[in-house]
Amino acid sequence: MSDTAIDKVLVIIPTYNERVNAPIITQGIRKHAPQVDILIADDNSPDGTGAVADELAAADSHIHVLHRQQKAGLGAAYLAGFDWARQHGYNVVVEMDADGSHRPQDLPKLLEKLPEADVVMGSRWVKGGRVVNWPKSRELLSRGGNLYTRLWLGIRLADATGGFRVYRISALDKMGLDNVQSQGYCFQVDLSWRATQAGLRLVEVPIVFVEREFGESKMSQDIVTEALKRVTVWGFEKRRADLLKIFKKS
Ligand SMILES: Nc1nc2c(ncn2[C@@H]2O[C@H](COP(=O)(O)OP(=O)(O)OP(=O)(O)O)[C@@H](O)[C@H]2O)c(=O)[nH]1
Ligand SMILES: [Mg+2]
Repeated sequence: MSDTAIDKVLVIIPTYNERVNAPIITQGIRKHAPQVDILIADDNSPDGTGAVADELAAADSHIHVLHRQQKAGLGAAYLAGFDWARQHGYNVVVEMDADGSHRPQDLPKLLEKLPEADVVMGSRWVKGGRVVNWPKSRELLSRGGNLYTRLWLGIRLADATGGFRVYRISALDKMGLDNVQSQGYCFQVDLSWRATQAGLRLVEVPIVFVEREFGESKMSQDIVTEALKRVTVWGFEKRRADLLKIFKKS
């Protein structure tokens, strides 16, 4: 299969307590991107999302379920989903939340950009992108997090923290994901950082991000702290590596 072929696309949806949202998001994807397959990666949700996902899969051969034993964070669920995609011969994966924040109608726009990209990133903070129904505090957190990431890591992305993305499997293979430890939303920054360092072609596409209507947010102070700590450490590591390069040259 050539590197540019994008015929097998798997949308991975991590779920934890999303029994109301799971049918809505899968239906939306099937409507707007009928050619793609879907994998629901559920961490044994206490609300029975796993059983709902099984019903969806039984009714539609495009839908699959990965049952995981316990809540282990969004990052671990995605890594397991990437492995599942590789094992099943997909060459493109999409990251997408279950809660409706990532609109299925934006998915074709992201996939369209793939011929010129290794990673396509849905962006709230480029021209044409926006958020709907977010409290000012969440907007400030996202904008602040992105500003810090841009300045401290030198990543040239308007939205390095977003979680609606398309990756070629060949790109993931170049990103050295074996030692990823980020769990919460830091996982997205981690992958932005690895993709940048690997010299991949990153393309940002404007999206409309809509705050969830149903179910509860898993965002917490711990998740924010994890991101802040890790980005800070990566920035120091980068400076150390840059200095070592200068010393080696002189
Ligand atoms: N499998 C799995 N999925 C998770 C876990 N934590 C969150 N998710 C899912 O990851 C997606 C994003 O989580 P959200 O709770 O929406 O977090 P967020 O988007 O940062 O925050 P809000 O939009 O404010 O709710 C959703 O589909 C969640 O169900 C987890 O530990 N395991
Ligand atoms: Mg969300």
